[in-house]
Amino acid sequence: MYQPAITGTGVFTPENVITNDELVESFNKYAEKWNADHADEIAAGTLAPMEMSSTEFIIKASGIEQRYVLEKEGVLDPDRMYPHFRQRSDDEPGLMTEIALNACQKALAQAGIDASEIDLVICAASNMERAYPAVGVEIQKAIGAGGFAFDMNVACSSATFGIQAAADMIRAGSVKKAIVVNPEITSGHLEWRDRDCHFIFGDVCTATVLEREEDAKGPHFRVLSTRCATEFSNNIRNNNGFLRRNRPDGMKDRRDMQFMQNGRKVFKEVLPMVSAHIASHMAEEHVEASDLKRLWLHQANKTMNDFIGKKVLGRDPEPGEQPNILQDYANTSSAGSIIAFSKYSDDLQPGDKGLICSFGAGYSVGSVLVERA
Ligand code: CO8
Repeated sequence: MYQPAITGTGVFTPENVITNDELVESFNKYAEKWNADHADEIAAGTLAPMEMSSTEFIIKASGIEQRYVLEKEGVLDPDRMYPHFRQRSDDEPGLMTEIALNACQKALAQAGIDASEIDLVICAASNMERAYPAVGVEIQKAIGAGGFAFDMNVACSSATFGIQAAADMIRAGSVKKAIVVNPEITSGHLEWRDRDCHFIFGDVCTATVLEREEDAKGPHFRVLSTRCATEFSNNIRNNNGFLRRNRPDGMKDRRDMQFMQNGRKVFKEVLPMVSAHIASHMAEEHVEASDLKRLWLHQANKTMNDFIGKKVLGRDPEPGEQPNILQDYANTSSAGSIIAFSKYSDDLQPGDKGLICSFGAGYSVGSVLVERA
């Protein structure tokens, strides 16, 4: 058995920012136009008018101030409301691979290793650009890795589930060095025309290098243990899929072909699930709240994170103990907790322990207990 360790992380952040004000302005133009186009039905009472969005609501309900996106014009165009991505030929890298390459190169540089030493690539994300060949295998080729690669999807928990899979393989000896990469192009499957969710997501890519601890070249995080759990729920769902064209109205632009959620129910059901999951993981590992120097939580909602932090630590977290990045990045699905870990972990001292935790659709929750070395 080998001791797995996280030796490098990398974050690719797109160049384009959409502020709440920009987002709300474009949504409200879209809603006004929709109401004008449906004025007769609205006047007849057969259709409800579309309600406006507001920056104040977004800040209060979520804590999100802005988000990064790969393409901004299409998202903000009231006549379109989704990004423009150019058609790529089969001979050039896909968009997921392009952003993965950037994040992987940063993570490999931090680990101080060459991509050719990697013998496992896991592309772990909420959506895959195509059915096959696996995006992970394309990323393996693009970065110049050896070994093997595969894709996995556990929505917002993809990164922690991927880290568990990689850490277990390193522990067992079937791989030596792994990279878990999370290209999250949430802008492609968010319904920007729905005020209940149009503010929630942003695009990003994160990558995490894991190796045998004995091979680490510098400061690193020992992976002490991991825990994953799932419980079926329809409260976060997207019905797009490979059987789509076979169904009677399969190719129609239906609302359920994009991200759908019952946010209130998610809030109520996922919070106790996550709090209990972390508590039992810590109890099994004999880790007390006072042993944890940092929590790197999934980045969906500030109130949610404040609640979990308080529940886990038994008190309000001190500034810096539970860093949030959601105000800048919004919810980036599986990448959120890894962005927080990547940006806010360098200052930990040898022996300091921390916990990475993600949660979301499935429902799913994954936690990774680490120790600075
Ligand atoms: N502007 C103004 N008012 C609004 C807006 C808006 N933009 N949106 C909603 N309102 C209104 C509502 O209509 C409602 O009005 P009324 O009271 O008249 O019915 C009122 O404001 C309150 O609405 P809510 O009850 O919905 O507001 P909440 O306080 O619950 O906040 C949140 C909404 C922010 C969505 C909150 O419920 C939340 O964060 N829930 C948790 C969600 C969560 O964590 N989900 C995880 C999803 S991520 C995941 O699993 C990955 C999926 C795969 C990735 C997909 C990528 C696209």
